[in-house]
Amino acid sequence: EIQNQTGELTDGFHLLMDALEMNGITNIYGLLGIPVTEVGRMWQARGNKFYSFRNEQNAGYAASVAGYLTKKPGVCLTVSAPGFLNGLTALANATTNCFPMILISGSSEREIVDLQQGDYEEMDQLNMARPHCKAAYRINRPEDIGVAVVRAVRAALSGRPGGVYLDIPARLFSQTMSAEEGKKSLWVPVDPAPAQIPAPEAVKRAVDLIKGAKKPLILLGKGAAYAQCDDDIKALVEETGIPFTPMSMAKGLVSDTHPQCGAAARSMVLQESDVVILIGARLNWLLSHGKGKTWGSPKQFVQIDIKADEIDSNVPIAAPLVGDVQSCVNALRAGLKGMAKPTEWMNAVAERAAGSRSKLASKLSTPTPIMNYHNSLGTIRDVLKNYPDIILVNEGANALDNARMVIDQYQPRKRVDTGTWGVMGVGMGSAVAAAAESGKPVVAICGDSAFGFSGMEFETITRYNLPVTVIIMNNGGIYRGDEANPEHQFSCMKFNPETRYDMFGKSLGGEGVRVETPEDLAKALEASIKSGKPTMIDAIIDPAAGVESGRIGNLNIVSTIGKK
Ligand code: OXT
Ligand code: ADP
Ligand code: MG
Repeated sequence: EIQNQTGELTDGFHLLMDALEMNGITNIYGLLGIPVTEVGRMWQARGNKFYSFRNEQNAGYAASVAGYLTKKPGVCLTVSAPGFLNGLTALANATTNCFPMILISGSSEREIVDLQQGDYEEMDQLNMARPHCKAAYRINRPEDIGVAVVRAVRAALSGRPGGVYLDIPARLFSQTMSAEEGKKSLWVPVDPAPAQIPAPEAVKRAVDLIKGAKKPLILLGKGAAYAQCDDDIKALVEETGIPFTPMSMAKGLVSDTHPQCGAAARSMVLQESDVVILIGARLNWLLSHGKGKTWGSPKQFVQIDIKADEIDSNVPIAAPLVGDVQSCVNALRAGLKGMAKPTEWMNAVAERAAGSRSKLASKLSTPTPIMNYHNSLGTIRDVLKNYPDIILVNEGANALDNARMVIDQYQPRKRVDTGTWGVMGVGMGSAVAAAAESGKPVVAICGDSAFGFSGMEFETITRYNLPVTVIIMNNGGIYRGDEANPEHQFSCMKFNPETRYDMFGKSLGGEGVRVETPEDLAKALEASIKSGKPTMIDAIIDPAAGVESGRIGNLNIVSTIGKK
């Protein structure tokens, strides 16, 4: 075709952008350089948004969170080898979390890479990416850009969502073809995330099991939040009268303050329930693999998941419901119509939850000489109560676990955290995407260690003037800041106590406030939300307040023969 080109021409740059735009992509998160620089410039010139980051990993986390929040693939653009590898961490994390994302990286010339002749940033990126995502494709000809983008969108969104890699050798960007032919080579996939209806026998099996239960429980995961069928899920909860408990990112899918919310009776409902209905939640480490003392009495599980081989991953599943959350939930609702509500069990759960909530309330309002996690987060909770549509980003160990416990969520998809891997460093990327995609204020609560992984992106936040408040839970270290120094060294678990996150925030063009009391923290947070200005709040937390590994200390390995 190249020889027969007549009339108006297009090239790889234009076709890639045309294809992305046609597929509804308006924001790209990335970091520019050889060979993708022009993509950024041209994307902006077309009136789209390019969020330009300081490290690709954070751009990648942003893209994955955009995917989670919008149910459209988030797009991250990087340069070759090292830029690609930085982005790959986020692509792997997206795949692990079942978030739809497309990582697009420029790459070096095939003939040199394949003979290992030492090209600029040489790396066989396609093969590196493959094990870390759902699909990986290379585009070799401009006329294939359209089909590649469609395949990437479909792979990212269909079935269990996840990450897709698109490899674009540098030369392709400037390759030309006829504009008319180019236009014809692009399309939008019909129904890229098709509904998957559960089989009637499977529905009947689940319905019978639930109807026979004395102490049923609904367990909501982030797959249920992702599915965006919030009203159907709420209706299932209310029509059946079954208590529910959310995994962290499913908090708010049905409000934490709903009378059927069993979050504050978590250990009780996991132990005492007899039939557990998992909706978009895997029985992985976060749920103790469905066994052990967390689960107490014998259970029977109903599991709703779109991925058939997720069923029986850890323990026998009595009633698998393979399909999309919305179709499965509505099939259950139809089958359970008129079901007798488990009122006695629900009342017992509500009573335990009310007891835990009031016990916690007194801890939250107890003043201490230096702020601790409870009284600082209690104050944050009180402020955020008035802004139910703010997206909360949360990372750290104690900063994560306590915030998850203390801060109620009222609306779906308003909490983004460290997810399935418990990964630190998602904070600033998530905050950028949350603000960019929602157009609403964002509050990020970060441990001081967690923040350090992506801290420089606060400059990205100020540069785009995003309404983001970052609260650093500054206890001076990983888990704690009071560990004794070994001889001639600074403890490996602590940070420089002179660190001023407020001044760091100011130096990057934002507001910066240091607070040492819950009252000042509340004032600073309220002012920041009202002003909409990027703000860094350095909240001084008692270095002795945290516990090693937070709530997952049981996973921490220690020497049985003592320290030497
Ligand atoms: O029912 P019981 O009695 O059991 O009580 C439960 C609820 O009923 C109750 N509850 C309530 N009570 C009253 N009122 C209300 N409203 C209420 N709601 C709940 O509270 C308890 C607890 O409830 P919860 O939280 O729901 O349940 P539980 O039992 O905790 O749930 C279990 C889990 C496993 C589902 C849950 O704990 C969970 O989701 N955990 C996630 C944990 C996680 O992912 N942690 C992050 C990783 S830790 C570690 O790896 C860190 N690193 C290493 C590292 C990482 N991660 N990544 C990378 C790239 N490199 C290195 C590092 C470096 S953390 C870390 C930094 C840490 O330092 P920071 O400075 O950042 O942070 P600080 O610790 O603050 O210093
Ligand atoms: P959590 O960490 O909140 O427990 P997980 O990430 O472990 O949640 O589980 C999410 C599950 O939801 C995954 O197994 C995924 O296959 C599933 N899932 C994602 N989207 C859908 C959907 N639309 N319909 C059905 N299942 C889905
Ligand atoms: Mg800390």
